[in-house]
Amino acid sequence: MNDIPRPARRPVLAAAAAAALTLGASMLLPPTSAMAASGCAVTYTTNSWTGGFTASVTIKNVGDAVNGWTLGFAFPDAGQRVSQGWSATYQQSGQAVTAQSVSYNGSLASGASTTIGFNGTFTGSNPSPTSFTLNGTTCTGATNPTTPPPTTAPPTTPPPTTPPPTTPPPTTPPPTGTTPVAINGQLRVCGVNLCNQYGRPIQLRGMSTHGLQWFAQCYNDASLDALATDWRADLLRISMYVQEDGYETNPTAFTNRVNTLVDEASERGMYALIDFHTLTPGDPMFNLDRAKTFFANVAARNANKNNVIYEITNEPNGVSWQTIKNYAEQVIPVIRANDPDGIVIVGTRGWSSLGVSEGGNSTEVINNPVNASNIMYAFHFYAASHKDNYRAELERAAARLPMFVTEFGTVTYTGGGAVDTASSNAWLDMLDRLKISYANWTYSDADEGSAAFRPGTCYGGTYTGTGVLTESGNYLRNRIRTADNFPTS
Ligand code: IDC
Repeated sequence: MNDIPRPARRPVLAAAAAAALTLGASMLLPPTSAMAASGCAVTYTTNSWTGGFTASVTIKNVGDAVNGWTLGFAFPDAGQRVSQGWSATYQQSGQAVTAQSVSYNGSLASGASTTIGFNGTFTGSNPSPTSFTLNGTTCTGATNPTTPPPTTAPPTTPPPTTPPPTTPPPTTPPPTGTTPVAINGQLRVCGVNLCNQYGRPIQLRGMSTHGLQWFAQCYNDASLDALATDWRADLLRISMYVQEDGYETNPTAFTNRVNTLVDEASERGMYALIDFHTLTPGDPMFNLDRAKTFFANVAARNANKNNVIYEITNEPNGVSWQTIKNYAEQVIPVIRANDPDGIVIVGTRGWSSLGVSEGGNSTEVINNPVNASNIMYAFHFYAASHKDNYRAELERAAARLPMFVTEFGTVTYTGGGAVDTASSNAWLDMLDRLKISYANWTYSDADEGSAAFRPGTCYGGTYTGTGVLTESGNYLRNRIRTADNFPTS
């Protein structure tokens, strides 16, 4: 992977959205291609603190398809203001607010939903708006056709006049007993370590999914049972590509899939690492709006859990550390507003190599860390490609920065080739010694050397034992299933 000079990738969209947020500016764009909406339902939820709040607004089109939309509502209190929004272009005049669709969420098929959000401030109270319009049509939650009325009785569901509860949906009870989550509980960063509920350093060892858009068939009850009980893994990394037919093609479906896998990990007492798998383009700012939308949702949804870790950008490349830091300092507040105690992991320059793959090193991070607490930094390696100089840099950095190997392979950086056992041993022995947590690429049956299962395994029903494993899978299962010895006091 070479360092390819890149043009500035910051999309025009983000700049336009930022400019429009200069409240009072009279630059409302006409929703030219918007058609009348014939029915809509809006769910508005907030998390607030003294003087500030985050709002998450889900718009469901229950009428005909629309191409371009403007949501309208009024704040009940004169002191409420939108300060920073995402996934829409916001305007506020007095108490009236409009949110206009952006390029990737303007088309809403009949029955489709999209979620937008914003941070706001208030001076008095912070009541939720109770009435919304979509392209001028009042959202009653029911179809409101312009064509002949239905002959059946109108739906009896009342319009959403009261704000929905601000607490996330009920979650599975925390596991008791001997699972990694039962023993360690809510984790937090202490010094350069990952510490458990007793404030003691621990190491988590686990596996990463492959791209959910390609290998959904590999993540089912049987395979996840095998990961938890046969592999005795502590951690499932949920790798959600953003491009390459991933999240950007259907944000709602991918968000739901991630949340479902978080639940599956939780039921089995494993930690869930939510990976916003940016890769190409390498500039995380390209996906800033998507990241805010996605993390507002998953953080609110999973706030009550004690086993969720957020990885906000997989492998930044071709961008400066300052850009990655700027991105992190915009996404982390969205997560914190919704889930204050979840650990956040920030990718590093040069495909999360601490800059080494682009000729740099960790000094740029040590001298200019992300301005947030309870965060860690990602380091990735592929054992057949990355050897002593990468190991030395990680060890040097780990004395100063909390590091987490959120992805690594036993093979080359292509994801293919033979297992490099000597280098893999050197790496994992070092990670064990430094108590650096890791997730291996991949818990899948992809036809490539890094995959743990033989091709075709995910179309059978068996995931336990060694008969279904590749050389890499067998190696990792042996490393991961040894006893953890987590401190309990
Ligand atoms: C690779 C997959 C491969 C897929 C490709 C698509 O193994 O099947 O076709 O992505 O982009 C990374 C990335 C990870 C890569 C992996 C191996 O985080 O997405 O997966 N790798 O190339 N960084 C270094 C290596």
